[in-house]
Amino acid sequence: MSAPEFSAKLLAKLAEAEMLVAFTGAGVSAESGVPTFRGDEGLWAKFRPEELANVNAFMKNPELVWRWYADRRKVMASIEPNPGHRALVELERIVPHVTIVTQNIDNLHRRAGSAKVFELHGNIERNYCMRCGVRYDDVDVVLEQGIPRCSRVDKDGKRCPGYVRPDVVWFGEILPEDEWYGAVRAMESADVVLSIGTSGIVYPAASLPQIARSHGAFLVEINPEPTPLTDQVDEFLMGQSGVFLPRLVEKVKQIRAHAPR
Ligand code: BJW
Repeated sequence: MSAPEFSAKLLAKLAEAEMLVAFTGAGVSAESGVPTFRGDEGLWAKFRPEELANVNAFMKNPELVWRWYADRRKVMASIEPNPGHRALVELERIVPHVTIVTQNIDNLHRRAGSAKVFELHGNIERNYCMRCGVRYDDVDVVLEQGIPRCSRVDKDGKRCPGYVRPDVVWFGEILPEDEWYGAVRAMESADVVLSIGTSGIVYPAASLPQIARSHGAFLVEINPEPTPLTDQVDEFLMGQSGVFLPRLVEKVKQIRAHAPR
């Protein structure tokens, strides 16, 4: 007889969990067709982060950085949430409180239907003026018309000279306060944390599973490859999230359905 796919301990923890946090990275969207950052096929194999994902790079060459985001926006607009995203939505029907803490900017968790999502690194669908902070979320950026500039006019009739930029968090930038503290609070009260599809090397996000652990959470990792977190988790499920998550959620659903109330 082959060994069961999930341990009895993992299933028991999930069957009893009141507060569950899914901490996600680029890997959860890989099966939708969004490239990850690291690895042979990752974005950083083709583009240098220091030339694109920091504010100095933007100020030096805003057109290059905007073109990169415009291309990625096109990709993200053409793809759909995958079975991994949808399984996390399904989990909300089974576990009383589910929170998604994501490093992804692709909006796929919300598009799948997840209700409570903290976006640590922003959202590619939004924009704001770097100088005065005015939001341009519903503006279609047409680069052929030049780099988008702020159109706010002050009471003296002066136009703000700021550039509009994507609302994402670049290296060296502080994470959005509400999203960060919301994520920390969720980690502190979680019974179970699933760390899914992240290399776990970008801080401060990578410190969140440890925060959960220090507050007693059961840690589970889903990833085709081990990461720096793997040694510290209670369970490591080696494989793709779009494969493991639907099976895991189905199993927990069955157990909860038969549990005495
Ligand atoms: C699957 C799968 C499948 C594949 N199923 N899994 C020295 C100088 C300056 C800064 C620092 C420094 N040392 C440390 C820092 C801080 C820096 C940092 O952590 N750097 C490290 C790289 C060393 N952090 C910051 O700068 C942060 N801000 C900050 O710390 O502020 C305070 C400060 C201020 C000033 C100075 C210093 C500190 C901000 C970090 C912002 C990160 N931004 C990005 C880009 C977002 C915008 C965009 O997309 O364009 O966020 S970088 C990129 O990495 C992106 C991601 O969210 C983030 C994490 O990547 P993720 O999601 O883990 O993806 P991958 O590709 O790494 O991993 C994918 C995983 O999936 C792999 O493990 C696969 O195996 C797996 N996988 N298929 C499941 N089907």
